[in-house]
Amino acid sequence: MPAGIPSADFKAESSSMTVFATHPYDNMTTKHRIIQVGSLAGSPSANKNLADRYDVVELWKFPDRKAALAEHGKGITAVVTSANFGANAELINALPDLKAICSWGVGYETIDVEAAHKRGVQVSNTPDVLTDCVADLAWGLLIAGARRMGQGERFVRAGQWGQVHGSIPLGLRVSGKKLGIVGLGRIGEAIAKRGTGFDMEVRYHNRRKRDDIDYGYEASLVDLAKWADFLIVATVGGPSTRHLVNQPVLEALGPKGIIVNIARGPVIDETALVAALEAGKLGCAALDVFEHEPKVPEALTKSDNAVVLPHIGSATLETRLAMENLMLENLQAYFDTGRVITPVE
Ligand code: 8YV
Repeated sequence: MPAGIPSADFKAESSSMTVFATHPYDNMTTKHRIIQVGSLAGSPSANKNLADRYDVVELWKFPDRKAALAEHGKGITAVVTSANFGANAELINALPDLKAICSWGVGYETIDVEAAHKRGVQVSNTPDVLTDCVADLAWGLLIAGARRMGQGERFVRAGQWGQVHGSIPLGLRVSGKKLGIVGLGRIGEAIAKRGTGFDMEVRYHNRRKRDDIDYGYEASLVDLAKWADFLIVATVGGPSTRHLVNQPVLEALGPKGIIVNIARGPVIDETALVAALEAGKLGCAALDVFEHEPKVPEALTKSDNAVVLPHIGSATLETRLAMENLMLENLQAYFDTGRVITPVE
C-alpha cells in the first residue's frame, strides 16, 4: 500500500470524522492512520491533537504489543513516540510500510536510529525548543545544591525555624566559581552562557574540541573535574556516554564539588555517586535524571547533600507546547511532503 493511504476499514471509521473550522488541516478529507507508542500525558494537548488529526492506534493500550503490531501494523507509515517509550528494532521491523518516526523530545537514545535508517525510515526529534528551559533548570539545581535550598525548605516546612537551635549548615558561594560542562552541545552551550552572568570561568569536556567556541577545553574528564568547583552534565545519553562520570571523576570533583545532571541518568555511575556522597568524597549531587527512572536510590532521597527532581528539565507549559507543536509539524510535514522538518541524522 502506498505511503499515507488509509486501509479499507479505516475509511469506514473516518466517515464520522470531525472537521475543525479553524484547523490548519481543514482540507483533510481522510485521516492518516498512525501508531502512537505511549501516552504523551506530559504535553498540554499532544494526545488530543493527535487523536483529532489522525486515526491513532494507541499501542500502550494493547495488552499484547506484538499481536497489536501484527494486527494493525500493515499500512502504517508513521509512528509517534518519545525518549521514554522509544522505538526499538523489533517495533521498526514489525511495521513493513513504516517511513517516519516522530519523537516528542530531544533525546533519542531509546530509538534505534540505525535500524530505522537501514530501512530508509526517517527519525525526527524536537531540538532547540527545550534548550533554554533545560539550561535554566540546570542552574536551578546548581544553586539549590550549593545554597542548600531543599534542605532549608524542609527545615521551614517542618516548623523547625525558631524551634531548634541554629539553622541549616552553611552552603557554598556560586558566583565567581569554576564551571565544568560535560558535553558542550546546544544545551551545554546555553548553560555555559548563563555561567558568564555569574562571573564564572567555564571549561568543557567533549569527545572533540570545538573550534567555534572560546571556552577552555579539557581532553580528560578527570582533569576537568579536578579543576572545576561544579560539574554540569549535558551530554547525549546512550551507550557512548554510559558511566562516563565514574568514581575517579566524582572523587576528582571532591568533597566541596557539586555534580549536576540534566542529561540522562546512566551518564553517571549512580552506585559510585552514592558511595562518593556517603564517604564525603563528593559535596553534593543535584539531579533531574536517574539511572533507573522513576526509581531513585533511598541514599539520595534521604541525603541533605542531594537535590532530586522528577525529570522535569523541559516541563514548562511553554516548552512542552513547543515540543508538541514541533512533533506535530514533523508528522504533518512527512504526510504533506514526504520529509520531516528536524531529522535525526
Ligand atoms: C522529556 C527529555 O521529558 O527531550 C528529552 O529528551 O528528556 C524531556 O524533554 C522526555 O522526552 C520525555 O520522554
